[in-house]
Amino acid sequence: MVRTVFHVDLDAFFVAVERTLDPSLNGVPVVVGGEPGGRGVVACASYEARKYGLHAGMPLAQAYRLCPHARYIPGRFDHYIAVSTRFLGILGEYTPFMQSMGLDEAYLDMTGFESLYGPLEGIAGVMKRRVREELRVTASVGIATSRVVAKVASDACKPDGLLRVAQGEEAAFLAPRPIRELPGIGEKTEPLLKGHGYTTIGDLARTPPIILRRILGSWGDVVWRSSQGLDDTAVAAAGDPKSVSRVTTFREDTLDPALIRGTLRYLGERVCAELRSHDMTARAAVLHLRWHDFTTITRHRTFPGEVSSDEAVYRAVEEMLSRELQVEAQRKRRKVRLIGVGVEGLAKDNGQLALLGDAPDERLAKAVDAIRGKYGFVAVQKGLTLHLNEAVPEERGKFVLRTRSPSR
Ligand code: TTP
Ligand code: MG
Repeated sequence: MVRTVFHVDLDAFFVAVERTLDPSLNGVPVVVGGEPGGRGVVACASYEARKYGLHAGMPLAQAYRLCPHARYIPGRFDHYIAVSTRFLGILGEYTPFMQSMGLDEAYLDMTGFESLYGPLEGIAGVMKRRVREELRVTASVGIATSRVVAKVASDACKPDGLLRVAQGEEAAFLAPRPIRELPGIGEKTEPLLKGHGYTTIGDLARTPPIILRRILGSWGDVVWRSSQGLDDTAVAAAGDPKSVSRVTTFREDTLDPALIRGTLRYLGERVCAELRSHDMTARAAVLHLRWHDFTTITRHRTFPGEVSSDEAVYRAVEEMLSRELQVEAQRKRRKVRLIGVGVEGLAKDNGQLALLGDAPDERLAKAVDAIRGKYGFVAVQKGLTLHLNEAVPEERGKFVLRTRSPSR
């Protein structure tokens, strides 16, 4: 089904709020972030200040050199939060399918809402007008068939813009734009890709995905799909977690590979069961490891697609664990005090997993979840966690681990 996704983002948000509080800031360069020449960085530069090259993240001292006549303001976070709450409240009146991405931006899934509102540009205009009249700040709205294209569209029409990219026009819309405008290409990835000769999003779209995978690892597949305007990430609903993790401390610090891997497997299964209970998938797996001297490390691995199966998550964290244990074996041979498994980059499962070849795993996992729901978590066990039966006490159908971490 063709989706309609809005990306709504306020323009120069912190500055816009400051201007509602002090109209003398209108029309002049304004920087929110601290005293001029202070040690902080620019949080928000007004569009007038951006003409001088100022941008978020730039050290204030440098901003001051480039634009000494700007008004510098420390910022008042409580006001920004109050405006943000009202902003998200307005958007939420038009759809229950809303995912806020911070204080001043949100994705809305408006698929099929024409029957309620008529042409969707119209309702986007209503949202913009209400934000302007009730909050006295301006918003830009991108409308497209996916999140990634809606986001690029809202950025492209800033400030105070409204841009719809029609179905079928996505790749052509993206092609001439600089790679930096593609979500997922940030400060580190941009120079890396430029070094390989990529300048526009179209350059990426024309490349065989295997080449991007060589440069960016599994993230390359995501970037390649985005560059075509392909993105089936769903708009997650309020209440869905942003990440899920489980960690545990061993009763005694250990180097027993079967115990460590069995525990890792068990934690991963718990994490994935929770992920699936929200009908969500993950883009990345996380390994947490603490040695007996309390040194703690965290390792991330991005998947080529979206996964929710025990197997995929275990394979990723096990590989990361093996590498760490190998390195450690040649160094201090410290014992393991704590391990943990997490998943990040969560999105709503929209039944597209078959495309990634992960489907049988996912179906099996759902069947296992159903049995466990009835008979308890340990009613179904795989080889690796059987080892835990002797090592860890079981209580009410779950292994009792010494520490549990909440999700999020
Ligand atoms: P953005 O939406 O990224 O930026 P913006 O609203 O200032 O400008 P634009 O018109 O391009 O959307 O971020 C929203 C707010 O988040 C911004 O006003 C200040 C804050 N912020 C920081 O504190 N640090 C940062 O590095 C960035 C990017 C934003
Ligand atoms: Mg903004």
